[in-house]
Amino acid sequence: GHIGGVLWFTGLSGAGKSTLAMEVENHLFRKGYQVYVLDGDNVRRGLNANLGFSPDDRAENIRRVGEAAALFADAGFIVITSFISPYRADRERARAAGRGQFHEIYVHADLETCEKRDPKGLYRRARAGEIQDFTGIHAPYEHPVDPELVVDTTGEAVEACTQQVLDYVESKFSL
Ligand code: GGZ
Repeated sequence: GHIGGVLWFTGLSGAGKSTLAMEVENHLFRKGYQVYVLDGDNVRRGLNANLGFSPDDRAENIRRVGEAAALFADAGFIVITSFISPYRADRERARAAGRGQFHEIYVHADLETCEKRDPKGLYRRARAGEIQDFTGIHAPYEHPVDPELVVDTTGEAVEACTQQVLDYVESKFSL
């Protein structure tokens, strides 16, 4: 078998993290990798149901996800985590938890693009003052300084972005 690892996706809401995570999961699964996605849908509903979006709660969200991802990686899985994870210090803690099995992937699109996509109408609601502390509007996003991979989704098709991640995975993990 192969050695597990954490593909840590970080980026703004609407940058394409979830879409990319699902596509990459699908492709890797079909190639025979053991792969699992951790995202807001399966983590913030359960394990982290008690956490909101204050800086402290985001830090705790990311801390738990970092530890859980490291456990899956130890079990031989490729774990894809899909969280905004806006604070550098929180991501560095997740990297430390991953002990050499951590790959930071910056899923990048500029704010203007994310806001235009607005798949869930959250940016509009944040602008209208209906959501507080929304990342990119009134809460910060600290971009990665030295990520293992940057995928710019701004003018790129989903397939091309997916392929960039798959190429990276194949260069780092072998079955
Ligand atoms: C940012 C928020 C907020 C606030 C709700 N700020 O596009 P989405 O909907 O599906 O992804 C966003 C998700 C962010 O949760 P994370 O766990 O990834 O955040 S963090 O890593 O910072 O802990 C968005 C929705 O939750 N959402 N309120 N105020 N995103």
